[in-house]
Amino acid sequence: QAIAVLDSGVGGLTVVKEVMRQLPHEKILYFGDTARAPYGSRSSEEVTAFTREIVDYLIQFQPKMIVIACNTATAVALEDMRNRAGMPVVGVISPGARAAIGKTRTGVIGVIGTEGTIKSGAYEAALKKLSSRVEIVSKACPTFVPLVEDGNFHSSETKHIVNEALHSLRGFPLDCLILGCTHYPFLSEAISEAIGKDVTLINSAEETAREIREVLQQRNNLACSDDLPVHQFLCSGDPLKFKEIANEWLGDQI
Ligand code: DGN
Repeated sequence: QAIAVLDSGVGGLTVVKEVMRQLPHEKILYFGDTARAPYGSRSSEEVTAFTREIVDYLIQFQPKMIVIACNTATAVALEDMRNRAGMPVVGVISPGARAAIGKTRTGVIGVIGTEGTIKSGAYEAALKKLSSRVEIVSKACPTFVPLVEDGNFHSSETKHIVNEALHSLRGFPLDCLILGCTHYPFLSEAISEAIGKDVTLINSAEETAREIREVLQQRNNLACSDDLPVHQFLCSGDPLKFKEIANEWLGDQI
């Protein structure tokens, strides 16, 4: 039985990479909705409808759990999917918030994400639930996901776009910046240069993989150590483009 992971496109691969590192015996079944990415500027009804479709599709493969490796879908559809799936469903926002609270010293935390995620206020809610003393500065960065889906991670155009988008955050005394979109770790280098090397970038993948382990442990459903997993990657758009990005990110594992 696999862990099913879904995203609007290649972003969820940042979570997959960490799951493969922490849980190397688990089989991954990935679905990237590359034909319909980006989700960020779509209405919450549309994102919920797409997420339902994908969850219903993945359930046919009888996975052991589902990971919504997309902040936009987690923000608007996590509870809905938990009621729907009949199996554990993990999102990426609470893990990201936990990681940031564990890291911040000044208590001033930046959050960047898609328009949908930022508008939902889901990070503010998750952070405030963990600590009432944090100050949060958030910013939607709708130009980032198309760069990642194009495989354009390091060009001077990318650096310029990232710099422009993060300019307004520079005036705040942040010590952590939550990458509140699973696509953004692909742009870590440009983001770090733009925001300043003294700001710690928080990627929710590590903490999400830890939560996945906990869920499986509780259910006594971790893969055996002699299992050799054969992963499966599916996407709704151009498979060659997807494979190129996935191979680069995961190091030729697919
Ligand atoms: N990876 C998705 C997220 O974490 O929000 C990106 C959503 C999108 O498609 N813009």
